[in-house]
Amino acid sequence: MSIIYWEKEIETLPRAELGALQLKRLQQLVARVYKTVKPYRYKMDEAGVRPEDIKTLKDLSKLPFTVKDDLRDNYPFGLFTVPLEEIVRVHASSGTTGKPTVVGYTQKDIETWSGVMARALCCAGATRGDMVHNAYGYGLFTGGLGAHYGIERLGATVIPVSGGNSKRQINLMRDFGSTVLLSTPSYALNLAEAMDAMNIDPGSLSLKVGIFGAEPWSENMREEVERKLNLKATDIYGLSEVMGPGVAQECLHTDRGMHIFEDHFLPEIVDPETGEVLPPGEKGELVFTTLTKEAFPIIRYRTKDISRLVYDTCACGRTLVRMEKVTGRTDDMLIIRGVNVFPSQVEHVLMGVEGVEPHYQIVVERQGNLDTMQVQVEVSEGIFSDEIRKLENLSGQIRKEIKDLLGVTCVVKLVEPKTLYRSEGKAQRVIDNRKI
Ligand code: DLL
Repeated sequence: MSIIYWEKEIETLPRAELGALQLKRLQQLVARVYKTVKPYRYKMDEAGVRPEDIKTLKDLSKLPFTVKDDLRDNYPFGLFTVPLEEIVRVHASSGTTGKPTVVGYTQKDIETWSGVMARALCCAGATRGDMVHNAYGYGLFTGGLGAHYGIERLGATVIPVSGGNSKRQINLMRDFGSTVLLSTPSYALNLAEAMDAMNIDPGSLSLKVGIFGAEPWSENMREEVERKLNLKATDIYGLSEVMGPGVAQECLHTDRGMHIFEDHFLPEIVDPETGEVLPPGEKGELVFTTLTKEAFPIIRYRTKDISRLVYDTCACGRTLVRMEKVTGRTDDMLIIRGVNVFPSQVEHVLMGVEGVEPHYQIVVERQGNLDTMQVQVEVSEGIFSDEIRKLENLSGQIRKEIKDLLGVTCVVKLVEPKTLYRSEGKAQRVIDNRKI
């Protein structure tokens, strides 16, 4: 199998040279951020660290962390380093309560992003000759447009189909001869099921590889996707705060982890409790510092994703470190049909509704290949004894407000006061019955 690189020189750079490049970029970044972004300057002053203190890559650990709440506190544009006229695009993802997390890109950021996405596609063996079916959602989510620009940059043909309407997707894949599929892994399984219902043999399609991510998935799920869609399934990782899709991508030569595009995104693994940097090879929370982003650089961002870094040399020749499959999160964020959902967002909606008690539970299931979310909530005595129509109106209102805020459809079940389980310690807000 021939190996395809997008930027061979940088992807195979000896580690010492890569380290020197990272350090130079880190120093420039810290100096610029200190000068231009007040919240970063305050935090660094508070920690007693100045840009000149970054003399080696190890000094990174002197810098304060950035967390999702920092984005909320500076909503919407307070952490941007350039004037708004330089911003050509914004995206947004879930915040922990009412306000989304907003990120911005300059023209150069879009170029950097499409470059790393083109690298990711090459890692998965895609070339200019490919017909790429992009079923990541287009819109504020970074998946659709982020992948789209990378596919165009590679010079392949993009089918910007976005999510939903599986039957049409399959007809397009068959008629256009799609060779590469991009979607969440759960949607890929959904497509397989729809294909089955349409009596279409996946072997009769031209699909050869899939680039699946945006949610956790196991090795078992990989096998299932590969078998049911008759393709090679690869993993792609990314997050809006750092860039979007294309932070890391699995190559075709390893079954152990995704290459992190380290010349742009500097990874660390820290102890989720203490924040101490852990030695290479240990499992912990991934932390990223962007090295080249202009509009919205981020320093030591706590992703809350649990993984491990693998520094072995890879058979593909890339020297870029690999991150193992994400095995969990340190917080309670759920990913439901590719959408990030915090229980605190659901709570935020519920607490704004009259007649609702502060006792609720979120039950998540996977029915077939589709995630479902049920919100069970206690209502006050008076409301519960009201006529059915009123209860229906109330549950409809809650369902709509959750859909408006989170973009996820759920089932709302109103229950009698004092019927939900009361924990003696931490409330158990989420029951996740999915076996991923
Ligand atoms: O999910 C970006 C993306 C789009 C990645 C398309 C890959 C493909 P957010 O919506 O900000 O961005 O969600 C980021 O999703 O912190 C992880 O918890 C989770 N996640 C993303 N990729 C993977 C993956 C996009 N391959 C959050 N495996 C991250 C497990 C993933 N979890």
